[in-house]
Amino acid sequence: MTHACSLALSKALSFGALFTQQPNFHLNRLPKCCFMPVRMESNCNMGVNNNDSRGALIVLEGLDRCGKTSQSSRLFPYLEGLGHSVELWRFPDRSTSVGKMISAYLSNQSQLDDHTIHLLFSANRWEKRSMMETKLKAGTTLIVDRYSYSGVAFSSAKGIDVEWCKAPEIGLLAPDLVLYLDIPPEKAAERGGYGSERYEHLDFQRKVAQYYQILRDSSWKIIDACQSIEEVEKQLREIVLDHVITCHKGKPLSLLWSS
Ligand code: Z5A
Ligand code: MG
Repeated sequence: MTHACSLALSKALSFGALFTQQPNFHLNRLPKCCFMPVRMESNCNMGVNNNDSRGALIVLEGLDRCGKTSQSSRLFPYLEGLGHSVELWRFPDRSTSVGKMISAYLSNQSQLDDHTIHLLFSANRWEKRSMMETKLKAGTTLIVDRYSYSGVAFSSAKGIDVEWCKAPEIGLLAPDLVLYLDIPPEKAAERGGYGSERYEHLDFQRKVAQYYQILRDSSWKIIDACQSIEEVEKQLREIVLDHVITCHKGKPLSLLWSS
């Protein structure tokens, strides 16, 4: 086992222990804040000796209630079962001090200027950037529930200029794959109803959907999220595995919205 592999393995074991020691630990009850580490082994036992070999950065995006969290939680055990090192992340990460400010704002416990909250969402990604890079380079695939596209789509829907919204995201790591779970806002609203958080209103979600379309690029795959959970899951599995293997074979990291 190489030094890098031993290091990766020991990191994963300590993180994994931290999580699994929690009473009532269960995937579907993950707090809204965290990433979920498991074991690291893919680079250690598959005979890959390539400097660009790494984990894949997989992002799930889409309107409220389109099924991002359900599908992330299903992808995780699937990849893990195939022996890949994988973690489940989500943004906003409500566990950090920035994340707590965001959480208070989303639950209407605090008021913030639209530009200020936009920058806080971005800062919340920046504070995880170096850990993200370290994990990917160590061979861990990250399944990320919402990322910069949510940041830009939601703030632009409030009327802030799209380019202004993108600017603080420039230089974050670019996803290898964005899975956009496509659903009409009306249909999403029927799923269990919206809660009490900000943005959970049909008119606003319609605007968000329009801005998401502006952000589409070659890393995106559009999935019909009106299908059953199982059918969506089946389609995601095939696409994701393909990207995990490509990144494992070797693919340089790239930066978001940088020329
Ligand atoms: N926000 C922002 O403004 N700027 C940023 O930079 C970021 C976020 C990162 C909080 O996000 C808010 O922050 C969010 C955007 C903004 N506001 N909105 N809207 P969040 O991720 O914490 O939001 P959430 O509360 O987790 O909701 P969600 O993520 O939008 O829902 P979801 O994860 O997409 O859906 P789900 O929880 O998996 O499923 C919802 C229900 O539908 C559930 O009962 C499922 O069982 C059901 N479901 C799922 N799939 C299906 C299918 N295929 N068929 C039938 N039923 C289904
Ligand atoms: Mg969710």
